[in-house]
Amino acid sequence: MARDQIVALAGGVGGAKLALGLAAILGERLSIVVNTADDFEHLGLHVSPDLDTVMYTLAGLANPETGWGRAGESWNFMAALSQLGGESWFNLGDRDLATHVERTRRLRAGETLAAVTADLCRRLGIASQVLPMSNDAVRTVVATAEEGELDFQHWFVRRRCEPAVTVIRFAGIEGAAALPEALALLAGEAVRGLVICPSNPFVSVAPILAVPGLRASIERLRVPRVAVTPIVGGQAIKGPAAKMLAELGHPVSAAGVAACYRGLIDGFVLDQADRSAKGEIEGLGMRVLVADTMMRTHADKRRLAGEVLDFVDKLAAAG
Ligand code: FO1
Repeated sequence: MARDQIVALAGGVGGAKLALGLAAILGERLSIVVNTADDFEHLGLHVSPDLDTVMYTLAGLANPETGWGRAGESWNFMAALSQLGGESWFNLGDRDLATHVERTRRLRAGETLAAVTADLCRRLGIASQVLPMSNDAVRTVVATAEEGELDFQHWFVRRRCEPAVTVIRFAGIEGAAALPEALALLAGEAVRGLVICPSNPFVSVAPILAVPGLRASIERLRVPRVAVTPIVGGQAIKGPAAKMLAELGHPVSAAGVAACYRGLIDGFVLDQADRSAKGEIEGLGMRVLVADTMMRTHADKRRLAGEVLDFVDKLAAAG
């Protein structure tokens, strides 16, 4: 069997951007394992923000301004809900709402999250496999100094990531089963390499790695595993990664992220602005590729994805 499958781990907007670049090159030779610990029940609906961000991005339907939700969105539902005094802190656009309504209906009818996701992706013309990290409910809970424990979306959206984070836990993780498809892929002979997308290491990648069996399967891989930095020049490209690094006592740098993946990855993709950190990261026992990691245009995403794949192949050739 040809070793032609790339497995990517992703969550959030940055992760989806690289996933799109990889998908443009690889098509069905790409499987993306997506964080579902940001999922929550809202207004009676099952909302899966990271799955939807990846799905809309790969389908060319994502809102280019926010990175989440759909392009060309209208907000009649939210306006009507607010007028009636309903909960309006989490913005569900009219088109996006259809996804949550249909997903919720099918989950209640007994389908798995993986089956619903696969079908929605097929209907939207996505060739790559989009795999939730688990079919079971795992929920990120953020412990904060000021306000105690907050459910992830309450901390992220409602409280705008403001309360300082002390601890993060993934409720339900012990009982969650990894997707059999993901475990079989990782245990088989088809995988060419693994790519950790430029996603938040604490709330996007850590939950995936914490699903029982997933981290161990990745550790057992005998093909290159690389991560792409979500931090450039000491700042997160998007989201609270830099704030979380600081509050959780890590260096606020690409090296701080690389250290989170020590022992798990063979290569780290560092932005050219941080090239001076190359030696420090190599000291963590990983090879380093310096690249332009900013993904503004579609061409940027494809170019970076191509460089990441070349890096994977170079590491494989070096043994
Ligand atoms: N993020 C926000 O900052 N504000 C919102 O109102 C919001 C709504 C929303 C609706 C659907 C969806 O799929 C994502 C949405 N997001 C929103 C983004 C989401 O909170 C984050 O992308 C992640 O959970 C963090 O990766």
